[in-house]
Amino acid sequence: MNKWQLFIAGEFRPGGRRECFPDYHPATGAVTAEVALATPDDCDAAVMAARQALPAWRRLPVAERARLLRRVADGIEARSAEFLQAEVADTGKPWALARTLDIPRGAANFRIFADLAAGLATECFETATDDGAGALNYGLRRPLGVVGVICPWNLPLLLLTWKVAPALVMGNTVVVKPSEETPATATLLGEVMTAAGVPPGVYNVVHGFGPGSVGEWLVAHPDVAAITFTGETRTGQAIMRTAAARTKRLSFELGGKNAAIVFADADVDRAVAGVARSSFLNGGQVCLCSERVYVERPVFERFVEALALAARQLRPGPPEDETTTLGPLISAAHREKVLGYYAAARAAGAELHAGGGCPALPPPYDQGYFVEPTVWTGLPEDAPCIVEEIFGPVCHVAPFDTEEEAVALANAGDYGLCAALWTCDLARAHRVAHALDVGVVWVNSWFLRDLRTPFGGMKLSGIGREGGRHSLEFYSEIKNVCVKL
Ligand code: NAD
Ligand code: 6OD
Repeated sequence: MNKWQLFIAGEFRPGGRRECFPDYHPATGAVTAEVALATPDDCDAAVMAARQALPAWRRLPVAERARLLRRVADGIEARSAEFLQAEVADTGKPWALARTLDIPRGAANFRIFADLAAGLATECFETATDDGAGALNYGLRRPLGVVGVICPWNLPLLLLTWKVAPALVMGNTVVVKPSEETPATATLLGEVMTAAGVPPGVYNVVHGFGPGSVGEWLVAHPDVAAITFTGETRTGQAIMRTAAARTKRLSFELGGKNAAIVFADADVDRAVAGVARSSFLNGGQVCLCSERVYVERPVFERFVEALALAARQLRPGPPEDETTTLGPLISAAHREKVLGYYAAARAAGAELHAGGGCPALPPPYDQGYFVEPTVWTGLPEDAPCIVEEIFGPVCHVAPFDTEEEAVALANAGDYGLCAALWTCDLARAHRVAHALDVGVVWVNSWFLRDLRTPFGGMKLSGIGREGGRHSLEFYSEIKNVCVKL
């Protein structure tokens, strides 16, 4: 059985009290690893290690930090089979998905931010003065210090490296708190950091839980300058309350209840395939997934029938089987939550077009946390299943009659992360994209990522933007120097 230890000051360590918690394989329910539980002293030690590593790391030329991060990317690729195995054991997701999405993005995140930081310019303004000599203003970028990185379980390596890479290249050091459900790849990354030549203390990992545990201690720690967090909106609110005591800089990528809008002028077959992907990828456990689908009435019935067929064609099963296209949910507790929504939809009179329960699988997968991909129609727009983030392989499809109505339906609710539009009318695509209250709009696609672009949510879906220069700006302080000439 694997043991995932803490990684502090370049060393793997058991927690101070030598307590562990179990790490489950969601596809089988089996315990696959023991995870070292961090104590408050371990959290202090990790922050202290990061603090001590800071002066030398921030003094390195950016080109040197970028060079080391490119070596980290190479290291992930060289050990991709191990990363793949670790990520799949933690999440149960199909190998085919982790191999093509999670692990390559883990490496790509280091390369893109190495490239972007190496070419970062600073602002400069000439100022007129009464004596005619003028003044010159220029900006200096400095790291923030020790950054606390708190991550969820759905795309563990992808989301962690999305934050760690820009934080490190800008000269910060980090203490990472991966999700308690998915400790593996963050820990393996410690080995890669060391092999790449990243100095001890620059990258640290502590394991444990959120409230009353290492997540909360990290946020409250006086020597942690900033917190970058991806996870549930309610957790973000709790982190904000804790961080308020020291007015820490925060970046929040939070929950969503995203809409897909399909116009009758769309290539409907392409839209069906696109929405099947945007609703069911990773078992619906992507913050960007479409849980609300609005379809223009002339193609509504055809669309629902085809989407339900696509849902029924998904294959749950062993992650390593190349024909598996649907993984489990992350935990028994999360499956209970999702099944609670399935029951609530039934009770509220939803018409079920696919799924609605749990698939019958042979042992040991009958002990896994699988649910069927599910398609509903007929719920009112204020039903909890339409308003609340479910985070499972499920969507509700509703008809609309006008573009204005579609925009109003999509914009309803408290979240504003992303939307996907399906239309062949270019003018409409631009018009609707402009009208939507979300941070990211995809037209005739979904989750097509260019890592230079701003990424983040409006309303309850987040604070700030990461991606490209937005990440580099978040992970640095800018200081203006005004020189009188
Ligand atoms: P979560 O909020 O339950 O947990 C995320 C992390 O926060 C975990 O590491 C957890 O231990 C930690 N945590 C929990 N309470 C804490 C506290 N009080 N103080 C400090 N840390 C605390 O989220 P999850 O269930 O792991 O992930 C699923 C959620 O993440 C969904 O809501 C999804 O939409 C969201 N998400 C958002 C994005 C985005 O980019 N907007 C991306 C991925 C996931
Ligand atoms: O692609 C990304 O950079 C990103 N942050 C994706 C988030 C997915 C949410 O589950």
